[in-house]
Amino acid sequence: NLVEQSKRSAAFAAVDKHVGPSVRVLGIGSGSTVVYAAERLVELKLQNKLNPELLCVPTSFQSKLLIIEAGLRASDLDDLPELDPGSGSYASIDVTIDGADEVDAELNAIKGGGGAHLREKLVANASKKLVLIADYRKNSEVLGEKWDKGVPVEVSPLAWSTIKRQLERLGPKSRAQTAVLPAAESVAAAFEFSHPVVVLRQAVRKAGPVVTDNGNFILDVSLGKIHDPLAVEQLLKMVPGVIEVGLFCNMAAEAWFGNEDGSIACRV
Ligand code: DER
Repeated sequence: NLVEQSKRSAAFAAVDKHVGPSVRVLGIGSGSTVVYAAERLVELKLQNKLNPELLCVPTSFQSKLLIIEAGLRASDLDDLPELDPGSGSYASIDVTIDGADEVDAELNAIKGGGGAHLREKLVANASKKLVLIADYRKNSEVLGEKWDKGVPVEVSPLAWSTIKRQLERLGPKSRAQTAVLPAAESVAAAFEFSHPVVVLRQAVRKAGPVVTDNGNFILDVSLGKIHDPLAVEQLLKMVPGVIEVGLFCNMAAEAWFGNEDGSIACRV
């Protein structure tokens, strides 16, 4: 169908542009779009177009199984080749290819729809380049325009109910409930809703809440349009018990979208 075809087109184009014999360490994201990236990697491997020493860094159990099923070598952040001292960068991954739930005009992204954003952000942060791949439904001007499931926030299960109440009280009229929350006016400018709507993400094939690969819960925080994603990310991260926020600000170098008409768009 159109959506799957557009995911596949974006994934193939991004892999073809960024993954060649010079790539030694490749980050592999999570979700359904990166499955097509793995499909392309298998084809390139059969054509001997990949580095024979290629190491792939997973971002979830799903991602690790994808790497193994593709016949590629899985590695981890703490087991990568030493960086040459002159490299200047702390990033040990050459490039990471990952999906997104929504991307805005500045390439900020909402991620975590699949519950993988903690390890995805760790891998993205350790990468010299982050390349996002997505279908046309994710291509927005402003975050929150199309994605209506909220910003995924991974939280300590010990604190989820406190954090839920604390975030529900954020807004233009909110007094700083604790020392960590900034002045209300900066909050009002950052997102559309007068107050966030916060939902503990429930599992589908398991009783109770979703438990992430890291043993934590996820709160989906709906804010409406997010005019200042960086401010929202900082606001959410400051709340005690918040482990990682599914806003990737100023991290992606490129975003590839499959369009409805079958064409491909690359935004940088
Ligand atoms: O959970 C995640 O962060 C995924 O990368 C998600 O953002 C994209 O998943 P999809 O490719 O299935 O839309």
